[in-house]
Amino acid sequence: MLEFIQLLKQRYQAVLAQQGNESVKTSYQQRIDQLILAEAFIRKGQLIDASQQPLLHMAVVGPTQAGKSSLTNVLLNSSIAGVSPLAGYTIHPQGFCNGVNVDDCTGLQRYFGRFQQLQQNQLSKDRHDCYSLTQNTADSGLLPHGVLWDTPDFDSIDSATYREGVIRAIALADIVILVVSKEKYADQSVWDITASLEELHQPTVICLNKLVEGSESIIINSLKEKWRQGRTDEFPEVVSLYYQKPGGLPSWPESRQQLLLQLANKVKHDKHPRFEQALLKKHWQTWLAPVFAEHQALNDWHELVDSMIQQAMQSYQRDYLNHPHHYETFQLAMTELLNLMEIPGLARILAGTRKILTWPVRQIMKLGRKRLHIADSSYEIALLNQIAEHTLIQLADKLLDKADQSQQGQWWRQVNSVLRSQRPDLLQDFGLVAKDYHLNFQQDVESAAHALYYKLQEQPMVLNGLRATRATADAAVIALTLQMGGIGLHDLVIAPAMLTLTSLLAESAVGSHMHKVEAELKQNQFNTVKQALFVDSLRNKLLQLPEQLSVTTHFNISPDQLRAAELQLTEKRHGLRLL
Ligand SMILES: Nc1nc2c(ncn2[C@@H]2O[C@H](COP(=O)(O)OP(=O)(O)OP(=O)(O)O)[C@@H](O)[C@H]2O)c(=O)[nH]1
Ligand SMILES: [Mg+2]
Repeated sequence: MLEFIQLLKQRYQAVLAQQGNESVKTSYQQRIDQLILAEAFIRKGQLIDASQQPLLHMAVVGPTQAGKSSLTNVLLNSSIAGVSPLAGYTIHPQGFCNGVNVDDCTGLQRYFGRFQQLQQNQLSKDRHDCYSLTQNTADSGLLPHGVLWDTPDFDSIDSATYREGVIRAIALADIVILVVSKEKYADQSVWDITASLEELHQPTVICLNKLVEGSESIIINSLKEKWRQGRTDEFPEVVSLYYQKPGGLPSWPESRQQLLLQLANKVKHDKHPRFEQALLKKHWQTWLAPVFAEHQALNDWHELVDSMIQQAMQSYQRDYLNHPHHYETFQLAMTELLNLMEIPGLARILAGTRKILTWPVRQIMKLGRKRLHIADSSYEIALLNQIAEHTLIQLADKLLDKADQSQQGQWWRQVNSVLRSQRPDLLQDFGLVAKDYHLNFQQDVESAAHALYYKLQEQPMVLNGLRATRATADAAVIALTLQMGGIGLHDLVIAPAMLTLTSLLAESAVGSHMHKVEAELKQNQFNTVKQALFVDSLRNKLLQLPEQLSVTTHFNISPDQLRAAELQLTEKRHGLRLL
């Protein structure tokens, strides 16, 4: 699941960079933040799993200049965190180990991923993807043992550049200490963040800083109101911190000394997998909306290709298989039959030709040229190539229609341009496959001839009658010329001698059998052409075209990838962790 969330986040980032529409940009940026949070939350789960006794992490979170670093110092009973009147002063997550050893904080580097752990004094404003971990040597009576994180703000002008660090530090936290000052408590950014953290189920305390004594009750009411607008869980404890003289520190009230120690008891690490799953489920539909839309387009594309292939097969049937003048395959079977009949006088020449004619097909391929001549001059092949070309032209037209009409216009436009660039290759491959089919199909043609010949042998009268006719002898010569590469097959189809032979056979005792053999050959031919040319070659290659869409403008997450991720999503507790 972690990999899938990361992939989705990367695709959002890539697509966002190319996006021109401002409102789409805003909503995509929001989803990227949610995905970073979810990714970090999954990593937090891994961190919990990797340790027998997970450390307690606490994060001081809030808008700039609210006094986060100052409060960090108060809680640590130290001056270890950097404080400044400059907005956006803290820009890295800075962890302070309280009552635990820095060396015991194993797994943190793994949690932070590409963020690098540095010494606090090595942190630089030029590099945001770092964090620090420092030992707090002072004794703190306010904090449970664990790591207290001072975090960057999320509302200053520059905060977008280091926002990921804030999110990572927040998702790591078991306890959230939200710091707002009396100037900042109403800011939308504060309540957006607060709302987005509900699914993390972290015990929370709100620290109201820089207060003037007596003013807090109005503010607390307002805080409650804001909390209820964004969250459904219980309104947390509020700690009022009064404004000290300039340069002073917030002072933690005596009556709340135990508050954070009590909050620590509410941390439920064992519930993390459930929370993780609920978080993913909550956002799943929204996060994947553009992926679903692409899959819908992909489905439409499949349907479109299928209907085009069906039309192509109809053309093939109409203009070839069922065309009285153009259907030549069965005539070819007839020429084979003539060879099998060993017409007197032609036996000697035919003996030589027979070598050419008998299977297996490998031999036919070996002798090459004469058979190739048949393929080259075949009306069928020319027609098939024409149909393929026509199919692609029609498909391009339909794609443009879709591009104009569909909400996924961009997707269709790009498929169209991929199709345009692939067209020559598609047609060339189709041509080769068609030629191959034609040569291979000679085997079936010869089978048909053999079937007829065996039937004729059961009818010596008919056989002898045929042998005796002048028409047959003429036809045999034509057939022979054809085999030697002298004339094209299409000439043969309408050659009077062949027509005579066909009608003689049709009227004879083997007539009905002949029709059956012809019908079977045709059916077999239809199926073979459909499968080898239009399905295995053309259709399958067309269906794969969307895979070549640019991943900078499209998510291009396959239905299979999505299915695998959704399977993990619906798995029972802990299932998520195992995968
Ligand atoms: N007098 C007084 N000043 C305070 C108090 N709390 C914070 N300040 C001042 O407010 C300014 C900002 O405090 P910080 O603790 O650095 O605030 P922050 O939230 O960490 O700010 P960023 O790191 O910029 O996000 C500093 O000049 C502090 O001295 C307080 O209780 N009393
Ligand atoms: Mg700070």
